[in-house]
Amino acid sequence: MKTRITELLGCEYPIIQGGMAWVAEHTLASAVSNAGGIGLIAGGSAPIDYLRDQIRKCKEKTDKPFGVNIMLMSPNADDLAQLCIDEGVRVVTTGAGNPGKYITAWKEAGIKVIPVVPSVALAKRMERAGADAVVAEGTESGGHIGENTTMCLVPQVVDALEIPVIAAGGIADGRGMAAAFMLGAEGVQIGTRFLASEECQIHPTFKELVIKAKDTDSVVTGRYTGHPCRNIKTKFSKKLANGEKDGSLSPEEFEQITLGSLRKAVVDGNVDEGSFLCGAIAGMVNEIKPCKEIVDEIMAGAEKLLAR
Ligand code: TUI
Repeated sequence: MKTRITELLGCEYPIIQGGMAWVAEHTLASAVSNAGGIGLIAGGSAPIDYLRDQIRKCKEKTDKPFGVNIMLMSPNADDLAQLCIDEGVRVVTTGAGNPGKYITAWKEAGIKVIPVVPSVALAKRMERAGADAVVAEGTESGGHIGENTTMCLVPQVVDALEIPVIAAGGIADGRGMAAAFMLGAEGVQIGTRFLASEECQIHPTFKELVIKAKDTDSVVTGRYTGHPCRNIKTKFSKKLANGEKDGSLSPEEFEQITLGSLRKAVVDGNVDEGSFLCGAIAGMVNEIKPCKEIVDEIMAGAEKLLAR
């Protein structure tokens, strides 16, 4: 399945792994790239030395292209953005903000730039600023999200832009990928399905929560802080959601208790204090598999449907 995305990124399949903060490290990224997709290492709010080390380790594990995601709310985003240039990273995706100020320097360094956007307005601004493609991310996604759904957002972004569009949010199998292509996408970004991969290094408790999740087991918290995040339902995320709803938690108290909660989920598997960020499609993810099997199954399923 060759599209403008496989051509742009030099990969076999138009599948990009989500740049999940704290989750997406070199083992996962290299496995996805070796499977024919594009693996991403998440910059998150990591120290620069950590990200440099992850990029170098990834290069040792794969000679295929891989990328880095820059989370723009990170206090050291400027340094991480420069690191991508210094380390010869080939692909950069961005999230949680407008990467406009970095795009010229990245392009001059030959980096393919793919901002993740939650709206048509931001997508258009990114095209004008020189982005090579965008990821149109629906509210079904895990983590920090916008309001519009994948089904509504993707065709509107496709109609508004000339550059290729990658769909994200609620895609975990060949049916989802085929549907995204029907909406005009030329690639998909997949996060939640790769949480339940053998190579993903998250705490086993996190994987178990993903595998056990039902269709109704995701909840959005933090709308009133301006940073809504989709999580797996746990006692902790329900407490946050209730506190937000009944006013018993102020936005400041919310920010205080969630500080460090991604690490507590991913590294410690702490269900009492951790935020297990995860997409709404988790109910369909029921088995841990190697990334290669996941990618092959998605591709086979999508190709069969799209050939009909
Ligand atoms: O960025 C994501 N997903 C994320 S980032 C993250 S780490 C985090 N931790 C605590 C609070 C917030 C984030 C976990 N998950 N996806 C891409 C994405 N970007 N979704 C929404 C946006 C977005 C939102 C507003 C992009 C731009 C934007 O406004 C840009 C502007 O105009 O300033």
